[in-house]
Amino acid sequence: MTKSALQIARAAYQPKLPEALKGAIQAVTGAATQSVADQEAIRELFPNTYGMPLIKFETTSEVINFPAVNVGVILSGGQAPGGHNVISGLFDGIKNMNQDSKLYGFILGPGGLVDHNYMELTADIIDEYRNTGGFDIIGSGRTKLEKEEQFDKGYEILKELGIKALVIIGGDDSNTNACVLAEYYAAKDYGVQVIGCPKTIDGDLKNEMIETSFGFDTACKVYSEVIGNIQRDCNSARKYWHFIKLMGRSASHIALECALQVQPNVCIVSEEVEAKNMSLDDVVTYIAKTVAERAARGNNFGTVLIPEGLVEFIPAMKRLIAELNDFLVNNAEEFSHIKKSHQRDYIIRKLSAENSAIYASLPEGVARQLTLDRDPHGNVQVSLIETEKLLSEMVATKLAAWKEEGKFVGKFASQHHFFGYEGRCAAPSNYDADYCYSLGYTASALIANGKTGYMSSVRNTTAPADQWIAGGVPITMMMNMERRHGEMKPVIQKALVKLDGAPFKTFTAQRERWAVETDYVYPGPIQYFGPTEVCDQPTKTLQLEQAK
Ligand code: FBP
Repeated sequence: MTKSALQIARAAYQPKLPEALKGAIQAVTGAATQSVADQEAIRELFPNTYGMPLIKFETTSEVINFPAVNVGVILSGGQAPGGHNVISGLFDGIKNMNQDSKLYGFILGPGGLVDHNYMELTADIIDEYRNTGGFDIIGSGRTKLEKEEQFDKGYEILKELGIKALVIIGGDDSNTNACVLAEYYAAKDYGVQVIGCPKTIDGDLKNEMIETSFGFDTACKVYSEVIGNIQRDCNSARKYWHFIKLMGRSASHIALECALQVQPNVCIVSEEVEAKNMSLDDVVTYIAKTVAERAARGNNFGTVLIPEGLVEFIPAMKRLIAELNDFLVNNAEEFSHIKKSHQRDYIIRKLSAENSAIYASLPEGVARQLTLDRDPHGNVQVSLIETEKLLSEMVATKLAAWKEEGKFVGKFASQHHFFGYEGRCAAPSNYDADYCYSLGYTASALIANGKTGYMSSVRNTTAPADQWIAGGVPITMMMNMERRHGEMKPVIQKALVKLDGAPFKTFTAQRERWAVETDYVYPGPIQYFGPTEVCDQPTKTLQLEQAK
């Protein structure tokens, strides 16, 4: 494998660990826990793993001899920078406990466990991947581990390989499933522990005990670098409005963090749009007003950040999509006979008055996308909607009307971008490299202490790494009951942007100024070597949330 100069230098980086994980480790048991809501229902569903105590690790002078253990690891869902470091931390942790311990990786996500597709991860392999981005060491996948047949099929291979603990590195859904699996294996007395690790660039797996999900830090820094570069171009040419969509399936944490880093002219936050019951036209009007105000000052350029999940947070669009989904499923046959050129009018005639009016207001391309691109369940694939183009087209139409009325005097030309895959596999920042390594190492300590149904937790991460607090949180503690596909299910609560939280408040306190003035910040690329204030800063979101 040919390596870049940075890759070679970076391979030698030794991730920092909390002081408590540096020598012999002992587990200190804290208070018993309960789920964040629906305690009775969750307790009933998880009789073996409900109510367990919080765990905190501390150093001890006692010499503890651990038996060798075989451990399995799975990478689940979308890639996030630092996954390889979770695995190397886990590897070093179990080897430190006992040199004869072994680590097996299941290939291409949870499907690897069910299909018995695995490889042993030896020291040589691990060394190739330390401090690198990506999940390519074993690959990832989105197979959901939720059926008992899958759990039993998985157990067959765990038993065959003598695996006593399984670490699942994933987002809220994967960790929910990890908890269900832990409960199932405990109920069956299979002697297999299951430990989760919080991963997702979306930043929406966090709570009182989990400060952040790994990968959010690096991904936001990569996006902020490129947005900063665009802003500098924008402020040089002074002729384009850049509409930039940012990944994040549902929550707007990524868009908000990037806004705090680069100070754009506009950043839309889906959670606010929903809370204020804004229509698509309200969002468009808000952007158009900013364009007009800047134009009045002679500035026909700017930047607009748009979260990927926006459309599903606009209540009226949500209602339109729901009616379209039902209508197209129930009238599939009739619709297939309508000529392409007549489909739009046909839909406009058939929908309820409110939804018909919204549908009619959408640009041609987006209207077509809403009726054509459907997932295997027949639902509109909202993530395929090019929201950045939808908004800029609608802003252009509005500005043209305002020009006629003399309300807009200026020029409007747009450029479009979508940043997502550019950041998901970037080489982890120092923060993510250290945080992930510590999460993996903590997982090994939870295994050594016989825990199951826990998520690896590393806190106090805005302080220097040696002061970080490592431990375990029962996954049931993060759960509540939610309706999914028509059924009430126990799930980990997804953390959306809090409108009364410090990051959002900091943003709203400044956004009006950022809108009219050109006060861009250019963060530049992630630095791996150099002064600590350049290399080791956590995200603004984390700093603001943790500031006491
Ligand atoms: P996870 O929640 O699995 O970490 O994935 C996050 C994410 O990167 C989202 O931001 C994005 O919407 C989605 O994955 C895209 O996934 P895919 O590339 O599989 O379509």
